[in-house]
Amino acid sequence: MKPMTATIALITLAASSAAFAADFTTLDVDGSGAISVQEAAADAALAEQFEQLDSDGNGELSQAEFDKAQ
Ligand SMILES: [Ca+2]
Ligand SMILES: [Ca+2]
Repeated sequence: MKPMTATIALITLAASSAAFAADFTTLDVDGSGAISVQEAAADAALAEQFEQLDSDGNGELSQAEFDKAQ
C-alpha cells in the first residue's frame, strides 16, 4: 500500500460511524448473538471498554450493549 493510500484508508476508518474497526456481526465469530470477552479481544478499542459496555455484567455484549458504544 502506498503512503497516500494508507492515509486515506486511516481517515476513512476514523470517519466511519462505528467506534470500532469491526461491526457486531463480524465480531460475533461464533454467531451466538453476543460478543464474548474472547471475541472482543479482536478489537483493541472494544476490549478496552468491554466491562463498561457490559451493563448487565453477564460477561458478554449483546447487540443492544454494543450499540450503545457506537
Ligand atoms: Ca459470540
Ligand atoms: Ca451483557
